Amino acid sequence: MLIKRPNPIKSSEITPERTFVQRRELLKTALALGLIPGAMAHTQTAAGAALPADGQFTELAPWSGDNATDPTPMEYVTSYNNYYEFGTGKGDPARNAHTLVTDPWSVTVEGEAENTGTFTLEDILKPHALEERIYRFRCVEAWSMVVPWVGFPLGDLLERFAPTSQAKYVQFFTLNDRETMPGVRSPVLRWPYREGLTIAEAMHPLTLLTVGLYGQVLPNQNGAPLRLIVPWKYGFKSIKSIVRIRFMDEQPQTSWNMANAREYGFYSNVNPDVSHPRWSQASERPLGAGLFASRQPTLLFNGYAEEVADLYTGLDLARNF
Ligand SMILES: Nc1nc2c(c(=O)[nH]1)N[C@H]1C(S)=C(S)[C@@H](COP(=O)(O)O)O[C@H]1N2
Ligand SMILES: [Mo]
Repeated sequence: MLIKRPNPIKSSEITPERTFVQRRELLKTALALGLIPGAMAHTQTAAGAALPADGQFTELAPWSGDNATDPTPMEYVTSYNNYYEFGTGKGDPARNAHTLVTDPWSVTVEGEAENTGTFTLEDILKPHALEERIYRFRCVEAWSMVVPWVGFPLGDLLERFAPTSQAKYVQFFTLNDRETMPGVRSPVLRWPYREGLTIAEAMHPLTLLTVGLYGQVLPNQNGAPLRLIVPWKYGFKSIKSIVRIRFMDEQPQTSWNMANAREYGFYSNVNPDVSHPRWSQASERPLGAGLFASRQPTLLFNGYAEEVADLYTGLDLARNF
């Protein structure tokens, strides 16, 4: 049974379906992505500049629980990451991911769809208008942040491939390149990193195919050039640097579930009532708030219950975690 919780966040501040469009920022992003001809020169300067070195993030201005609906300072979002292909330390991706080559980039589409094949990043992005959306983001490790992402609904892209009636799930794969990704030499996860959604989750308008943050091109450590953001699920569902999309009739394998099925289920919906076997999920530490700041209560479906609870009608969320 789904219990609807009061959401302490003013709906005007975190906006699921309502999108924030900040023209100037989006223009900057379009420029940086080279979507506007002749603007490629701006590409690499936008993102990744002046990141604090590992360990320095505690020196930045604290982010108090009272204004926790404001976006998390960008410096935290780009310097405290999980991207195991570049190391398992939170500072490793910002330090190491400069080796990732994001141009040229292509995405292969396969499985239960009419229009399969390999598409360039430009083919993928061209028909879509970019939007800015401020989403809460909750890692399974119980830290959280609020980020203005830039992208467009994944469903709008998936429809272009004309999935067949057999397409019940969608699986995604990250690049797996030993030359540029030092972390894939270690068997800490099954590579390539893979994730999956039901087709209904993938088509849900909140699911964002993301190319930027804070009006800038995604830094490599945040999953350039193309990643998912699935805001009602734990962060690991939001797969980075996508190179392959597969429509399937069976529930796809996911790297974290393969690594430890007891701890990481297929759904991984944010749920304060279902503990991780090794820690509670009832509260979270806003990134940037400092180690001793008060934690915040975690919300069912990360605060997006009104939008997504319907997807799980009749599903026992404790068993299907
Ligand atoms: N390919 C890939 N995608 C990934 C991960 C990863 O290790 N590899 N980590 C996941 C986890 S655990 C989290 S919390 C988010 C972190 O996203 P961020 O660094 O942009 O905050 O990315 C997710 N996507
Ligand atoms: Mo995570």
